[in-house]
Amino acid sequence: MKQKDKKKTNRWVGKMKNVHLPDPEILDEIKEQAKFKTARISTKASQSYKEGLKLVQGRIMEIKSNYRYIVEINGELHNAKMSGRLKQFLYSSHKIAAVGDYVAVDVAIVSDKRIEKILPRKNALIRYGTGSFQKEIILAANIDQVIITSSWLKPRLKAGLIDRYLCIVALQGLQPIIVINKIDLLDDEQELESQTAYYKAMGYPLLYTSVVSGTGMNELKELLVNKDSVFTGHSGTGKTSLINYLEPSLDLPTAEISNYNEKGKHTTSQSILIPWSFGGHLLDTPGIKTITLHSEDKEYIPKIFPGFENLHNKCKFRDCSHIHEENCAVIEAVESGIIPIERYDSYQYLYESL
Ligand SMILES: Nc1nc2c(ncn2[C@@H]2O[C@H](COP(=O)(O)OP(=O)(O)O)[C@@H](O)[C@H]2O)c(=O)[nH]1
Ligand SMILES: [Mg+2]
Ligand SMILES: [Zn+2]
Repeated sequence: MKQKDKKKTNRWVGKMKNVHLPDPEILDEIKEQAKFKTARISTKASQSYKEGLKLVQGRIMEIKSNYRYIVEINGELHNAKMSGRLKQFLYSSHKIAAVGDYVAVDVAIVSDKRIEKILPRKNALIRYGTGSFQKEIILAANIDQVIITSSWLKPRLKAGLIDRYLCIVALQGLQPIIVINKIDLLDDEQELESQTAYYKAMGYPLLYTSVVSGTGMNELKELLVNKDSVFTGHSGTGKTSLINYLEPSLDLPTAEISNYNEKGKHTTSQSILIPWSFGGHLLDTPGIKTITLHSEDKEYIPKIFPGFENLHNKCKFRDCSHIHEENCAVIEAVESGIIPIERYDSYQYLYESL
């Protein structure tokens, strides 16, 4: 009896975990008939179900409301609706479209573009809901890289934070680029060198930038061209300033104004992909602030912490935490000076905080 109940609950948890319903109204629309309808429709899904389609590839830039999207087709933005057939098919398979998804759009009727198919995702930027289900919320799909933005001063660079962001980016399966901004405020070159040498040695792309002097801005731009990037990092490090420097027409509000906004209204609550004039896109997503490390991530940290990727499999124990175990390759690397003690301390701090 008890067993049976438990099974039932677990099944629901599994389902809930993968659903992101952008609007609860969707449920009202289709909840009763969804199962019946999709059973019928999914068998048709692979067939040619409609005559006269003219399919072109597009990409979702923004989600406007229930199944209404802004789609980029050949560099131009268009309004598009989800086709009725796909709506129900997706509801049943839990694959609701996300910003960044590549789609097949029917453009046969000029005034009414319809998304007929969502193409497979390369990856997805995910955060977890705070509720007891911790459901997965897809912030965006098919993003290439994360610009981990820190500043030399105001606020002062903390390498421990870079470690933390590098772990998050690795867990999400994305490429990191480390940016140390406000380099015009550099007061101690040796200190900068000692704080960043490790990341350079580990092969991470690392740039020093300043929107005041222009240092590093061309190099940053080169790394962004034809890629889809998202900026993350503590507030005040200059993310908005960097973006405005690269794309002045965006004119996003920086520090002072956005603080004011936080008091009353916040304009964007959804992810948006903004095309760069030089190719590629900027992902603007308020959700990135809430991507953090969870206790469930703890087991992965010993394997993905910056610089440990090629060491952890040389430890005696496969699940070595690199803290108290014997014959630990990480501890040996610290003792021989390959890994600076500051990075190891940072690792220990991060690991034990989870
Ligand atoms: N000195 C200096 N100040 C900067 C630089 N970049 C941004 N700032 C300043 O830092 C503050 C925070 O910048 P903002 O772009 O709003 O940071 P965000 O919170 O990361 O988006 C603003 O007052 C900017 O003028 C820089 O390269 N050098
Ligand atoms: Mg900002
Ligand atoms: Zn170890």
